[in-house]
Amino acid sequence: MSNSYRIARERYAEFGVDTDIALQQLAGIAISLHCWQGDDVGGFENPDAGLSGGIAVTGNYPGKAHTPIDLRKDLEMAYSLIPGRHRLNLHAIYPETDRQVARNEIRPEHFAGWVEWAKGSIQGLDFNPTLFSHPLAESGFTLSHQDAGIRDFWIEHCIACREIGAYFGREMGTPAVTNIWIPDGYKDTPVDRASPRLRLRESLDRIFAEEIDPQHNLDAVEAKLFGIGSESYVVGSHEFYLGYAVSCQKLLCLDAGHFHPTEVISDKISSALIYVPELLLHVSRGVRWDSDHVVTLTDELQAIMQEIVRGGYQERVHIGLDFFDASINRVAAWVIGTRSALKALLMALLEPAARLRQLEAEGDYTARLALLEELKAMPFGAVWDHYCWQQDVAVGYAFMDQIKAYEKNVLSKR
Ligand code: RNT
Ligand code: ZN
Repeated sequence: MSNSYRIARERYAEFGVDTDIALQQLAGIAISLHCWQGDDVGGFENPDAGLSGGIAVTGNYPGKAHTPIDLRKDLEMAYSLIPGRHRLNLHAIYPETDRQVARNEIRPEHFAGWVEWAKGSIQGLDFNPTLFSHPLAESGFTLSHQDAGIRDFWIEHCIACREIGAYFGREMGTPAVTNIWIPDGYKDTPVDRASPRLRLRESLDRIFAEEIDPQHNLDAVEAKLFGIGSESYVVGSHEFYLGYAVSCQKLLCLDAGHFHPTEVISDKISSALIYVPELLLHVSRGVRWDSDHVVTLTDELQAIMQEIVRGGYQERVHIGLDFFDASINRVAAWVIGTRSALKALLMALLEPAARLRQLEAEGDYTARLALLEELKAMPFGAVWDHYCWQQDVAVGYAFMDQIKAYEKNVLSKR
């Protein structure tokens, strides 16, 4: 044990905080890494098809993964630099097939390679139907499309994805969260805002008609304020999905980049959890028009993790990441974003929670403010370093040596 950790442990103990217990708790929290950071949301369905449908990736940093083997290798590298045991979040465009399989015909066997790999490497798998980058999504509408045939196609796709989620859950022994996000919306002001929403509700009802054991699969729905090409109207708005998730008791997915610039998801967690059973978070970072910058240790990231820990919601909030940056080393992006999320979690776990609550209950807001501010100067970094050392991953900035070596030996040769 380093001297700096010993000193940090004493400093936190003065506030009644046991750093060893905080680290044990942190080790029990699995974050779901999103596979799509590794290849700019490309997928393996059709190597020639580009990303389209309301989201975009910018940058052309060399070395992106082109095959499942590349992607898994990159993920292994990333996981080896992130302390703890974590999950992988797959999208439906990442199957392993010898010919192109239509989206409404994908089956568990097309993802068997992922399961085999995941069993030896990670804690669990999550899933997402892909309702973009496809000719039948080109119009900007999928589950809420006017055309019943197009809706049916996407409904079948989502049903197939729930089955794959259940397969992941059974095989991994931990439920998969299968999250539905659709790009549906209008670039310019519509005159009929209601009909697409009524159609979306009907499509979702059909997708969820079959009960699936929640031990295997949990369904989530993800709202958005606006997207590229849906600036004026998004069918699946926050109110739409909050209402849907409450009435059908589904998981609500809150993406940190999907709200007005000054609106934060940290404040939504305690309200939503009164009415929905569980939440999925897409931890992301909005920057102006983009909702998907690499996660950094911002005030809002800290606030999100504080809410989870202060509320004791660890069992009801699934933490997933959602960002894509092709302008920097993609493996490093995973590592930086996940390590930041874990740092924020650790900071939250190191709070003298009982004392802060007591000050608030007593109405001593002066002391509450003073303590919250002093906590920011506590030797958190020494506890984080100790955790990385304990979990046998690179301590501090040293992880970049491994990233650079991997870039030189592997990525630059692709
Ligand atoms: C898009 C949503 C969605 C996607 C992924 C790739 O705005 O955030 O979660 O990022 O499905
Ligand atoms: Zn998202």
